[in-house]
Amino acid sequence: MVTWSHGLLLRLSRNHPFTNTARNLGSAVAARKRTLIVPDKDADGLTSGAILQKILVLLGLDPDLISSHLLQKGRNIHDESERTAMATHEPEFIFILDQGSRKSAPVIDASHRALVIDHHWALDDDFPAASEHVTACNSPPVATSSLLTYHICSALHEEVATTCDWLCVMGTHGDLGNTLKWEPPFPDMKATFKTYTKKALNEAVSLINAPRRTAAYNPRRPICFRIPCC
Ligand SMILES: [Mn+2]
Repeated sequence: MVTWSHGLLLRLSRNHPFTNTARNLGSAVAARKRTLIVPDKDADGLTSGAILQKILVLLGLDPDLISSHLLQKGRNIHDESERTAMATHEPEFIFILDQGSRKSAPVIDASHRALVIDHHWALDDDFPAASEHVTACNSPPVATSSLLTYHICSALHEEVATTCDWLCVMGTHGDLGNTLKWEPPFPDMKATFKTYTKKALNEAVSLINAPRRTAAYNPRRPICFRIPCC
């Protein structure tokens, strides 16, 4: 397990413990195999998924090899029906984002590599067997999953910082609130707010999270709008 800390992120490099995470992403690209992204359905989870999809494509993975899976209402990744649903994608690489976690069997029965990126409270072994995991839960102020994903992916390709900054802000505001001061140890997002405006970004967060509050509860609509692969 890699425990995220703001200080560690500042030293992110090829020799950093995140190397394993980077290697996992790089392996998914190099292997040219089916890759499954399983994000939580709120703004933090969905933007984490969008950032992760972006880095995979930037690194050269064919978008046709990337699919996403959204859990049914009230289910978690450990439910048998969800394990079956994930397995039908026949993924060799699985990225579990912002889902919370507990000790469990491997994500699916078939051979695969899984990476969990999360910030919900968890003990060292609260993760699926054979998965790698990055968590922010031990390092207050706790970073969101989208911020973690953004940091990890920014180190892998320069375009992430310029094309996914707004996703990082949306996901982080979704979890931490839109009054968050983007002061150290959080990254400087002044340019992002200047480009997109805080108002537009916060409205987008409300729209992304809105389906969760309806009786129909159909978050697939916004994610399909944002992530063409699903
Ligand atoms: Mn979150």
